[in-house]
Amino acid sequence: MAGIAKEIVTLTTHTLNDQAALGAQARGDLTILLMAIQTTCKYLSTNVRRARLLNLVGVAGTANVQGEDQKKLDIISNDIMCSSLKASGKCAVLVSEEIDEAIMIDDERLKGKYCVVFDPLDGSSNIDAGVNIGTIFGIYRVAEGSKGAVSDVLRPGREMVAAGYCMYGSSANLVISTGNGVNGYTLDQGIGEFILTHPDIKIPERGKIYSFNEGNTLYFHEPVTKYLESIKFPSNGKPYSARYIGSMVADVHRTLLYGGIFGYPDDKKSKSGKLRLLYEGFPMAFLVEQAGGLATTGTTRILDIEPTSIHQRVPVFLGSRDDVNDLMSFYKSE
Ligand code: AHM
Ligand code: MG
Repeated sequence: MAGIAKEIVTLTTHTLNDQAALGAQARGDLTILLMAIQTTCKYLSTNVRRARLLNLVGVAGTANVQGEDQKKLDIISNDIMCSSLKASGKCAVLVSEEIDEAIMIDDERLKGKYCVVFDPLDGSSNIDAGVNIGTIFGIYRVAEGSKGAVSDVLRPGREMVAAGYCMYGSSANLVISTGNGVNGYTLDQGIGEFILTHPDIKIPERGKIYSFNEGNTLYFHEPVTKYLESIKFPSNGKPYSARYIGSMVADVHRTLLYGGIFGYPDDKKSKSGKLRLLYEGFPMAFLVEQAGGLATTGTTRILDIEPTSIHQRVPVFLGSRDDVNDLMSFYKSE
């Protein structure tokens, strides 16, 4: 029939098939966890779309006419994510950008062997303007012999078993890697299913777009300013285009699909940059590397960093292999 995709694959079937391919050794725990995450993303997508109508935008700390506290969208998103992950029965430790301490799941009935680090609603400065925002997550398995401790998430990003994000924009796009390439799914609102629309995403080896907050140029270190000069005044006369949304999920999503480089460097004001290592840097670095790109602090592979605290920050440059290599060459020649 014209107009209908030959194969309609949902996230649910794709994940179950991946699990089946592993044979009897796979108990399906990660599959159940990913199903809990996709349900959360559906909830969040619905809330983001209706936020203005439901008066969820920018109102935390106030009470509605019934005297009930009204919660901001990012707080509601955190509550939904935490509840859903706990209810999955597959988690031991949760780390959220919204909560200072790691959450330990102590109830034996709900305790599992995975740890999820997440930013429930990233790009908060864009929420009130209705610009794209998203959820970012990374998943570790508890270390051998551990019953769940903060040390289970203070491990290099390369030890994650899965990572992903969901972008809430003109459509909801869930992009996931379980360490075997990257797949993108688009939410069909009508049937409430994420459909595989971007199988095996590969980032172009070189792009034509750079994505930095150049308002911080005054504070940038020399390798960054020199690199930006090189792509704005190139010897071949073909300068790069600038695109910066200010929502990491949206900026990384575009970078994965179109190529180029996204950067949030450390600078003279922010000694470690702005983005958080555990639930922003690691998951995005994991996805970008799985798609064939690179992710670095300028001098160090992001996925090799050993975290020392759950909310620590990290300088980030990620994207097309050739573009990130060009950037790194300015650090090497320092
Ligand atoms: P948030 O977690 O408070 O939303 O901050 C993270 C966001 C990223 O999505 C984005 O890349 C960056 O902050 C934008 O920062 P800036 O407004 O300084 O350009
Ligand atoms: Mg964030």
